[in-house]
Amino acid sequence: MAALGNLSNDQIVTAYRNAVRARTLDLKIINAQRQGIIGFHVPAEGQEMIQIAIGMLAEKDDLIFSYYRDLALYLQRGVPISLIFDQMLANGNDFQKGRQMPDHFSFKEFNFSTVQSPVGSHLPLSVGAAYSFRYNKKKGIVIVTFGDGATSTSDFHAALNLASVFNLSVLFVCENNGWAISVPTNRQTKADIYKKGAAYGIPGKRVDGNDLIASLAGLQEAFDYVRSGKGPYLVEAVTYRIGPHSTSDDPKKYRVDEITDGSENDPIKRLENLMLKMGVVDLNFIQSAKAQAKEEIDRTMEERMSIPAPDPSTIFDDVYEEPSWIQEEERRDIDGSD
Ligand SMILES: Cc1ncc(C[n+]2csc(CCOP(=O)(O)OP(=O)(O)O)c2C)c(N)n1
Ligand SMILES: [Mg+2]
Repeated sequence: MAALGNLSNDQIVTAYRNAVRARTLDLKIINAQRQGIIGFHVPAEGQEMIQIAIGMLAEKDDLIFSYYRDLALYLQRGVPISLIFDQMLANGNDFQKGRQMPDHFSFKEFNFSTVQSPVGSHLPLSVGAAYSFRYNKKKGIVIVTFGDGATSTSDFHAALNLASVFNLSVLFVCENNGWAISVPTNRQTKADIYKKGAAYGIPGKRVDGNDLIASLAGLQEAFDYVRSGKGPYLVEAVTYRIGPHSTSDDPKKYRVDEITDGSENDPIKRLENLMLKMGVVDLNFIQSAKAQAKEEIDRTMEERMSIPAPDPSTIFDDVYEEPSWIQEEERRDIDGSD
């Protein structure tokens, strides 16, 4: 079997499997939302390849500030689908005790920071984390992902400026999917996104975020730069949001889809075609990878749905170190001990 570039067949097959798992999971969650089982979802459909590439190049010690649309990145970094469902279903096993909005994950054990809702607000936090890495002489770099819309926020500029002034090890990766909800990129910004770092002395590069090999090649240079201590780097990955912005959105109202699920320009289909052409896999493998992903996801969702909701008394946990008198009173109300 032939290898794709410097990748082993195992690496490429794992990457493909994770992209398919992410896509299948997205569709499963959307269906669950339509059935009233899950409250909300922001699909990563279409953006899998750049996310997989980040996951392949990131090391264990690297801290990742992901954004709300990074499902494939979690899977590539080894987050089990069970933990994703625990958060989405807000069950008793959820690390956040069912208090967060769906998709606002906190996979601390996989070195992810918590997803933030306000667009761009995690960028200055990532820079602060990189400062703490240096201060505490910690190994690793900080990676932060965000959308094109985030580059029009003041937090983006504050973050880039500070990261550059302090020469911090932050890799900024913009997943430019062409839209900020219903606003196309060209209505948000006139400048090329990858050039926006230049104003702060940060090098930038644009990559085809829908192509795994191109994403890996472009990112490798950026990772090497940041890892060698030269300072921050900005990558713009051009991709496309295949689905709606979220389950609360209907893109038919404002656009004609340029890439559709399963079409020849779908990034997953592109990787399939490449693997087939290079003889890495055959059609049987592709069919069975899809069937296996579906079986895994259906089974895991059913299993995690059987976990009961967090105990109501846990709402007082993690609020204050010492409970206040008002909390004690509320706890007695809930317990019915008054
Ligand atoms: C500060 C702020 N303004 C507005 C919103 C509402 N909002 C949520 S996502 C979003 C679009 C962001 O687009 P982009 O950064 O391109 O990321 P994408 O959703 O396309 O992946 C907006 C405007 C918000 N969450 N926070
Ligand atoms: Mg966008």
